Amino acid sequence: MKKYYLPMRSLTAIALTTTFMVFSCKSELDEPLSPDRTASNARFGFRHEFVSNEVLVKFTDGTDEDNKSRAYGRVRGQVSEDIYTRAMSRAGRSEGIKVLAITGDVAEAIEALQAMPGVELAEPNYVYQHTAVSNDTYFTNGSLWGMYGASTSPANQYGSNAAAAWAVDKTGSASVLVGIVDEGIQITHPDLDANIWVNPFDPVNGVDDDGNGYRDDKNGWDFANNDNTVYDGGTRGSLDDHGTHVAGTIGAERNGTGVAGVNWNVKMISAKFLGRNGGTTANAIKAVDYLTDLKTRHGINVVASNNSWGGGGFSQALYDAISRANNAGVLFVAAAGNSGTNNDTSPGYPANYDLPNVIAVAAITNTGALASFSQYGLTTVDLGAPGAGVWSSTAFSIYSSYSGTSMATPHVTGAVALYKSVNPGATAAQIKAAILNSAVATPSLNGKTVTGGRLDVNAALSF
Ligand SMILES: [Ca+2]
Ligand SMILES: [Ca+2]
Ligand SMILES: [Ca+2]
Ligand SMILES: [Ca+2]
Repeated sequence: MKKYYLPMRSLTAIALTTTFMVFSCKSELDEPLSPDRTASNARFGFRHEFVSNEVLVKFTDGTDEDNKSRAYGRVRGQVSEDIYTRAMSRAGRSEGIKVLAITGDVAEAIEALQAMPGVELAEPNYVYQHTAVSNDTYFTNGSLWGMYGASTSPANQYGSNAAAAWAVDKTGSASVLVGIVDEGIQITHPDLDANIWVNPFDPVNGVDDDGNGYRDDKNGWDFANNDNTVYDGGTRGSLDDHGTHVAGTIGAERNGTGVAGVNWNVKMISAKFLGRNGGTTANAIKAVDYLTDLKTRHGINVVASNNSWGGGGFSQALYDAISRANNAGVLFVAAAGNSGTNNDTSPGYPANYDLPNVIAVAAITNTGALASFSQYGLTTVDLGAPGAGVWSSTAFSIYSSYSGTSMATPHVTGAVALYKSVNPGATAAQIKAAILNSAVATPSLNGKTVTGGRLDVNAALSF
């Protein structure tokens, strides 16, 4: 199984990542696919893992049913799911994304579909991965270097300098919302529970009160299992550690215990689409659109999504979803990937989607080096942030140290949220510009990132 740009990979756990499988995108089934149901097909240029018996197809708006039937018949495909999100509707599209169950070769089916009248796109249902493994099993008590700055105490000039912002009472706001597109979050974690979004528009009563298509989406939605429990826990170390870790870096509480996030106050929405065995394009689209729709439907202050995941190739359908987020003013902060390669020449998605709202993040170490695993790109990766030996909250109310661009990314997402708390009128473009323009020149990132620099949360706030 190829794992281009694993969202969070422990330096010592690379070999373990091959144990992951995938969930079906057919959310009504939720049965895990065995590894032999995923594939890659170099012959057609599909270097990435995808679901071997499915393709995604979208028809041009107005395509008649006869042409659709002919397209299905051409590949002996059956529609197993029709994804038509509120965000698509709001964007004026009448056709959604159909998941076609097929029996033949995916690449051949895509080629055949692309030649059929009315087909706007046909592409693989890619599988994205996380690798939720800590590089140590012990706890530590003061090594949160990613939050330090050159003149904070303790100090580390290569940290994000969030502590300097805290020192002048810039600690975030409960009126700023961030979406976490990832695994689930342990919403009861004692370092997170106060900063988990509770949906005021859909109380738990068995009814979809706000009509967004998700009944009782109290803290977000679990797109991997199609239910409202964003935390599934499982046995210790098996589920939701990665999402819980990301959440802690963005918004763990200042409460005298554990860790602190870039924001001591914020509200985090779980858009869970990574299950035990990864996630699919189909579910990633639903997760991204869910956040976009929440913002537009209710006018709530969703400023960014954190995307510490990757692995698929270019997907027009996912690109379109991120574009809808862009149109709604939601930044899309994405991990550059953990394969150590150059994204300019070997694209990593979703970080490489060329949209104004995307911020792609590389990982640096506590000595200012580009982390050995971090992907980079002079034109495609924006900046570096702390991503090696990062302590944060994990499931079962504990703390763990992880390494990866997955860990760097929430430092930047945290900066976005903190900026919005200080500058409530700022647009997405202004926030992105402030973070990029305030990046601190860093030799290891020179020629490797757009800014040539690393995140400085405190400097960004005054841009
Ligand atoms: Ca709802
Ligand atoms: Ca309800
Ligand atoms: Ca669940
Ligand atoms: Ca804490």
